[in-house]
Amino acid sequence: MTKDKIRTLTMAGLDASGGAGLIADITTFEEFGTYGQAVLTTVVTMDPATWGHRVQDMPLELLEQQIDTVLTSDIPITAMKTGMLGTSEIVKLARDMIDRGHFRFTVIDPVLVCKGTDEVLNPETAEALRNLLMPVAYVATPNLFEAGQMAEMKTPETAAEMEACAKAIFERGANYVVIKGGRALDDKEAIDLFYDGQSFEWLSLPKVEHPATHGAGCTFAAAITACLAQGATALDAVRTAKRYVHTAIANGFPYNQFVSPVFRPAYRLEAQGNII
Ligand code: PXL
Repeated sequence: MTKDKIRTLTMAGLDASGGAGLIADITTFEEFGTYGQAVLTTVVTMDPATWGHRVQDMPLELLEQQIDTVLTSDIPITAMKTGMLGTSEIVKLARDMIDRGHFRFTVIDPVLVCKGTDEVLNPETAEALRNLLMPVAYVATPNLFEAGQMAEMKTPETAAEMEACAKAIFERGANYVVIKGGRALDDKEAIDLFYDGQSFEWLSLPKVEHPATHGAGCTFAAAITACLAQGATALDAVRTAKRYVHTAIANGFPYNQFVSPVFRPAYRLEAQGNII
């Protein structure tokens, strides 16, 4: 009982409102029964009047100390994910950690923008993510905008353009690519594209009315990470993660006038017959 724990790790930012980022990752890791850990890259706070985001990065030395700490254990980390990395220097540190850590599964969520804001992280960060992390991704989980950036193509708007981006990202070295089409592609369905280098799989679930989607992307990638850590295939991990996020969105709530986060315990509570 002491050594059979499965460890999962995120390298991500803290969303001070709790909906996305590191808190989303850790709570998801633990909902799936793994031991969740985090390396904190950056702190995102929100202006109370406008909800404008302020991003403040951790000093690199403090990041290195966190990495040394999480890599010092007798129990290996089976799967890790990356979230908001902030700068190209932090992306380089993530790559160093992946090279040192020998994780079995690496899920790269190439976060470039926060939902509901148009504050895109700088172009050098996108370039570093494309060149340093796409080649070591077991699964890459871009949204439409990020898929365009990772593929060096325009933001996809059609199924054919999504397929072209998925191919380009696969060619950069990702073993599997999931492009989160979300609500943009269809009136009734939330549609994602899965690509394994050979064939395309379209995954679709009905859209939720009045959706609370803040944190959905982070939660999705974290659920994939935890499922991989527990032995699921990439496609099964993605399918389970999609159902998990769908339930979290359907049970999300208006937190304030600016943001409505997903509710991550919903899947478990529903399975227990406890959802209200
Ligand atoms: O949803 C993207 C995201 C990721 N990570 C952090 C965030 C956000 C959006 O707010 O704050 C830390």
